[in-house]
Amino acid sequence: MTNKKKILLSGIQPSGQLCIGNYAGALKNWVNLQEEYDSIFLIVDLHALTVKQIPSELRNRCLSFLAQYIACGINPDKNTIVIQSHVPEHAELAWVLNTITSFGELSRMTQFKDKSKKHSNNINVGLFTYPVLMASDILIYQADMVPVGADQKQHLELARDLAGRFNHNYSDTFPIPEPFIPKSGARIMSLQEPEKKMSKSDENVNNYIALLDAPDVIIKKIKRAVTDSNTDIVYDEKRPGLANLLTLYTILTNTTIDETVGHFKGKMYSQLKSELGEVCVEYLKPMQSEYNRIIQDKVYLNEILKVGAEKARYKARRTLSKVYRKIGLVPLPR
Ligand code: ATP
Ligand code: LTN
Repeated sequence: MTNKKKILLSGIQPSGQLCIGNYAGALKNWVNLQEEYDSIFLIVDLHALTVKQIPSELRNRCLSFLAQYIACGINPDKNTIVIQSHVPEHAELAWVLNTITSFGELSRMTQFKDKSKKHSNNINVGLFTYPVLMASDILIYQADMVPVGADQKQHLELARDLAGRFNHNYSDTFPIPEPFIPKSGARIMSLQEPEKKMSKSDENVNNYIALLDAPDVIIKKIKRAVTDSNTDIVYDEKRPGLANLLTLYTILTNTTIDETVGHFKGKMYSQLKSELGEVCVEYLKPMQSEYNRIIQDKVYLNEILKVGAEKARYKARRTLSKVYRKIGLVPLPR
């Protein structure tokens, strides 16, 4: 009997600086789930092009993100790590999926609306069709499971709808992918504006803690985090700044909200901030030193990219050929 593992896929855009939000919502869960699944982790550079990038920075960031994935605990020997543009099949399948996606369903995407507001001078068509490329990333590898933060739920719904629609129009081709959204940490909030989510390309660096921030920077950012004018420490969603700091503390200490609230009962906000700062610095320290070691070794990193692209292309090509055949494209005569 074959005991084939299910397929897990996820990705992060190489924009800005990987932050503790990306870690809590995505990376941490990738690390925890990697053994159980046949996993593919993407650096989605084509997605990052939907907002303006500086070419040399984008290039360096892809390698830096790769090293950070590994430093966080992704095992490159057991999983596939790949840069999206190294597998042209993603863009090819996205084209086919574009033809079964309606203008209306993309218009409803909240990320498109948010990013259009934020980048009102660059509302490009790529930003609009972004969720179709994401669906392609998932479906091209026949993924069963997709660990993401809460902000990606709507995009995942689209991927599920498109898989179902294609299967219905032609015949069974894609599994319907399941989202994995963690119970705690699915939506880490901005430190200065806790009513919006933490984002790694926020123009205000005080809004996020980068995984590679120096200890004094981490401590300072947490100290300055916006809370409220109350004094008691309780978990209340209506006090988003405080709730966010408590959530971060539970994630970094691997405890529950109740335990964290119990621990800080009767203490002051300043105490919470200083303990959280220390905990965060200690948590990130081993990852940072691992990163500093790996990033030096370009030969090692390039080898991972070569192997990753080869494994991924093989799988992607198989799906794409099947899709092309089903929709009636003529295979190149041999
Ligand atoms: P950008 O600011 O560059 O648009 P981002 O920080 O929103 O980026 P993405 O590359 O869009 O990050 O997302 C990578 C992963 O991190 C996704 O799974 C996403 O859901 C998750 N994620 C992003 N922000 C948060 C957050 N604040 N809390 C939890 N998870 C998050
Ligand atoms: N849209 C995602 C990044 C992303 C992704 C994916 C996540 C692109 N392709 C495939 C999971 C699976 C975001 O976080 N903005």
